[in-house]
Amino acid sequence: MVTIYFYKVRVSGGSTFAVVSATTGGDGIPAFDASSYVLNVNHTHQSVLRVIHSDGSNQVLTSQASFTSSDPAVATVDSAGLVTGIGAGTAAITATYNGQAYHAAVKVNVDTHLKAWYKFDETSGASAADASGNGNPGTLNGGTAWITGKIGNAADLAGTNGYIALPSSLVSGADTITISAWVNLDSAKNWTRIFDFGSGTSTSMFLTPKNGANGKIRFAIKNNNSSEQIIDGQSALATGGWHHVAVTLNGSTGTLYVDGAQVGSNTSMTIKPSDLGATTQNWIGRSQYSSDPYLDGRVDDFRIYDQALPADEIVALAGL
Ligand SMILES: [Ca+2]
Repeated sequence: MVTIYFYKVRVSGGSTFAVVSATTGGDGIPAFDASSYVLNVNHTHQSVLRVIHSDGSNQVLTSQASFTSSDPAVATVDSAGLVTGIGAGTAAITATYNGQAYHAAVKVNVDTHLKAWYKFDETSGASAADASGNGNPGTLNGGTAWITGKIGNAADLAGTNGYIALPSSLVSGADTITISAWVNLDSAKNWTRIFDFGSGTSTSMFLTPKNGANGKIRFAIKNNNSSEQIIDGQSALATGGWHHVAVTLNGSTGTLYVDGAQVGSNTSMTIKPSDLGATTQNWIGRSQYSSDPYLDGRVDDFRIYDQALPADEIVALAGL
């Protein structure tokens, strides 16, 4: 076994010092900021490789190191040491500095309640990736384009025939649910849809920014032509700026939020998303009714959880 020591030397012309290997006694050994840590999919950790010298001073070596991941399907690392969770599992992140390798173990978890997560950060193409790790990509249709969003990019729906189709059966396993999104409306026509998940007009659950009956934001769910169970907000969703919307269903209680604040609730919600069965028309921006107009505006950070998030977590999402 070879023991490598380090000691500091002055670099001419500057007050910084470099670390060089030597076989005589010296300072400490470089180490990662954390030898092991946990990340969720699509979350990041900035690696820091640092050496602490015997005089207590420390030197960050990150920019001088090169980085590799033992399993890029679990976690990737870029040239600056930024680690991103990709899929469930464990991987070793290795920094190589001055011919020596240093390791950190990262465990990547999937948020099992986050069933779909559309960040809409793409810049081209018609596919919207699912950042949840569950592999449920969306497909852009009609007049839909990528545009600057609330967080990175967003999907821009033109209000003519643009919508985003999500995979079938997306909510068929959900007894409880949260659907959360950022929306920036260019105009607000009656009965457009932020989302409408269903299998035609007899079975669906939807969120409209302005319903045609009383002009308020409304969530509604119905199954096999049952009467609709409804949560109305206080007013229509405002146009011309980013607003966060969320709806949760938890037992018989449904709650509607705008910008993190509860704007409506209904404690007699007996239809669960799972009651709708394997819905085949899961759309963002388009209604099950062909006579309803298409959404005119931008949609960002669209999330589906198979649990009802508590109010403080809705507030957190609205603060992103
Ligand atoms: Ca985005």
